[in-house]
Amino acid sequence: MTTKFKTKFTIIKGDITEQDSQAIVNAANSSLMGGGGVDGAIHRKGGPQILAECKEIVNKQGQCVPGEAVITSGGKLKAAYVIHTVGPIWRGGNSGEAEVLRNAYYNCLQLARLRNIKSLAFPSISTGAYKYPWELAAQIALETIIANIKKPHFTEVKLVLFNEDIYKVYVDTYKKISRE
Ligand code: AR6
Repeated sequence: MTTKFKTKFTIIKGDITEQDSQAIVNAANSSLMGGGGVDGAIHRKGGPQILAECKEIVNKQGQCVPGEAVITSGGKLKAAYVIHTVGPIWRGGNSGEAEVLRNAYYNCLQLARLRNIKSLAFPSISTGAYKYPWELAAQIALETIIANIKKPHFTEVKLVLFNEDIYKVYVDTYKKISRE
């Protein structure tokens, strides 16, 4: 049940570009100029407005450092906003990857709060082209989101996984965390 004070948290299988959350998160790269994976899908479906806003941001404040987040409109997407963050590239685990991934989730949640965005959908950041091991990424994603939605604000936060295999990893990791 969703109450005024509780955030509904869900893990679903699906395409993030189809979500009607107020904002969706993009797993971008530092250039903010688009790419493959989720990034490519968001820019394709959202249209040129998103890239135009990304260019303005880069002109004003430079590239997006891994772990940080910026916001644009959602263009033609159902979501009104896109929060672009940059996850870490997996380099074996001893290059601060965990902290950068935690920051990416945390800064998206903080930016959404700041903009009074009440519903937010995340993809699994860094687990495609950036090769972060799925179980480790799932643990960080889930722990960071769960810890940061305890304070009332959001009506709903979703994790949207693109295929059955990674969806299963997230559900199993969630069960493991819930038992601890
Ligand atoms: N909806 C939800 N999840 C998706 C979708 C979608 N439409 N498409 C892919 N995924 P990736 P990264 C999943 O590579 O690892 C880009 O080129 C995918 O299965 O999109 O953070 C950027 O420009 C995977 O589980 O992001 C960067 O250069 C997850 O989303 C780089 O890739 C993340 O995969 C970022 O790499």
